[in-house]
Amino acid sequence: MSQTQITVPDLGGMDQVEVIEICVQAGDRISEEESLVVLEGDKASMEVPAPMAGTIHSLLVKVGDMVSSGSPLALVEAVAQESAAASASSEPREAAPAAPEAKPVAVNSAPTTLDVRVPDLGGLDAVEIIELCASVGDELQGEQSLMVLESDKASMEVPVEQAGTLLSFTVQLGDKVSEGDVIATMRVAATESSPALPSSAPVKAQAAKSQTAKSQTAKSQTASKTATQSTPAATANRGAVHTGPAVRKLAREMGVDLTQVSGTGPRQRILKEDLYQFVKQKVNSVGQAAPPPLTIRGSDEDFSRFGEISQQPLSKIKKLTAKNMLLSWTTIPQVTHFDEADITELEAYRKGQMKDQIPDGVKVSPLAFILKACVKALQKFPQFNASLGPDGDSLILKQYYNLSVAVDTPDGLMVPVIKQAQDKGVLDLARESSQLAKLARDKKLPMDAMMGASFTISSLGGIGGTAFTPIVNAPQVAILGVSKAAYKPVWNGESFEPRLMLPLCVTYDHRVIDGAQAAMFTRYLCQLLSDVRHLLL
Ligand code: CAO
Repeated sequence: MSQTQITVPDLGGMDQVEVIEICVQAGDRISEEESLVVLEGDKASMEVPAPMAGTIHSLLVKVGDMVSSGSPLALVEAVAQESAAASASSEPREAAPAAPEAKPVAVNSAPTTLDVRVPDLGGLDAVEIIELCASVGDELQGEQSLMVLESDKASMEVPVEQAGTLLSFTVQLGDKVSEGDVIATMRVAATESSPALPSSAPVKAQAAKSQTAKSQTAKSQTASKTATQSTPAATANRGAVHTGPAVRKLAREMGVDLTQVSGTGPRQRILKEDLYQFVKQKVNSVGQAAPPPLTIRGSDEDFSRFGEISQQPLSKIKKLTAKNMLLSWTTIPQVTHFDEADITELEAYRKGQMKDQIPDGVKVSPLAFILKACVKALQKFPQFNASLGPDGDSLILKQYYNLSVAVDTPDGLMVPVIKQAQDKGVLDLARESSQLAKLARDKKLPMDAMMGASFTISSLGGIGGTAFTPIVNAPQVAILGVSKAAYKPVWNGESFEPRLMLPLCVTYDHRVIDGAQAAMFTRYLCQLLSDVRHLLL
């Protein structure tokens, strides 16, 4: 088995070109024309395909190496027939898309106006414009890229030779151009004549010409030729990146791995816009990235120094609650708004008239009316029945009203959910909330009974207190806290009247809900609760 050294093809006068990608590794079986490496100069990038089929014995370069024409790239073991095939194919081929030589290609059409023409394309014809890199009116520096052309063999940037103002494009994206075509006009300093545009010639990728070269040289030259002929298919096979030097440079500066970027250009070529879009998405996703695992840290102080102590392990539920509370408290800017609902009439109805209508076994506390009022308030203020979208710049409004109710159990706080509360009357809500509370306390709550809530109510009304600040149950954006109703003297315009006042506390995610909205929401809740007819409709 013979080893053949593959070298860098003729780079058309370019020297010290960087190896920016290696498409194969030692041991790989490669076919003829399969890309070995991608090289990149200032103005163009090119793939160097294998001139022969075989097995990669070793690579002689690594990413970042600078190479020139003739630099060794790899050793390939060619089996007998492969060698033969390779020798056959290593014959210099005709009509390589040869080097666009530096030639004068622009002429002055007026003392200060310059027609910019397509430079020598090395024999290529009708090459597509795939990217315009400047806009009319732009002040361009000499050497600045004007557009990118791409054939099925190579892509190349066309830079302007002189600094000046871009007056117009005479072509548009998607047009096919050939050498000498006028592509734009520029206003340049009158003193500057129309010089040659050597730099506007895309990278030279010259074909093999020598008929007498040794086999190895011939193979290199074939590589040189086929460097401009690597097919998109070969590129795709290796997951190589399809883009131009400017984007590659930008990606390097930004630290972006181009293999992660999807191209929207012709043949999935990565455009600058794709890169910007990718970076934008990454930046946005940082805000949404999963927070680092939360560590609940207590005190490591030795309290036994001060007196007798005992230690009690926390239940699973308490530990989970601690994590959820910490996550909510540390990630959501929350504010609590307070108000009072006059439930004098409601309580009179509940304890009087209604009692006769309640079926046996159903316990109707003020909570059932509060649940009903919440559905109506959430329907009127949908942003309270919502979650912040994953990108942080949209709100997911829920058309269902799944209300969770915090239940105090010996093991800790559990939060079962009354699903589709909008379809349920006060009695249904009373029945379901007490059933769920019982299941929770009996540790019989199925998992799915605790999922899918869109809003939470935490009622301490049966216990006492005048107000508290519940913590938002993320990813919900608001929670209602209910304290114990008490008679208070309320001024009716003429005198103080004893009214049963129910303290309500609404904690809300201030990223989503404004203080005024919270005040309106809570006030509306109070209005609903002050007149039981609103809730029975
Ligand atoms: N004002 C005055 N009285 C109230 C009241 C209120 N806001 N809410 C309830 N009551 C009364 C009830 O009418 C009942 O009175 P009777 O015994 O005379 O009928 C008594 O208080 C006890 O009610 P309850 O607590 O058993 O029932 P509920 O429907 O009001 O509440 C539940 C059910 C599950 C919410 C409650 O039992 C519970 O667990 N609360 C604790 C929630 C909690 O821990 N929250 C804190 C979480 S951290 O934010």
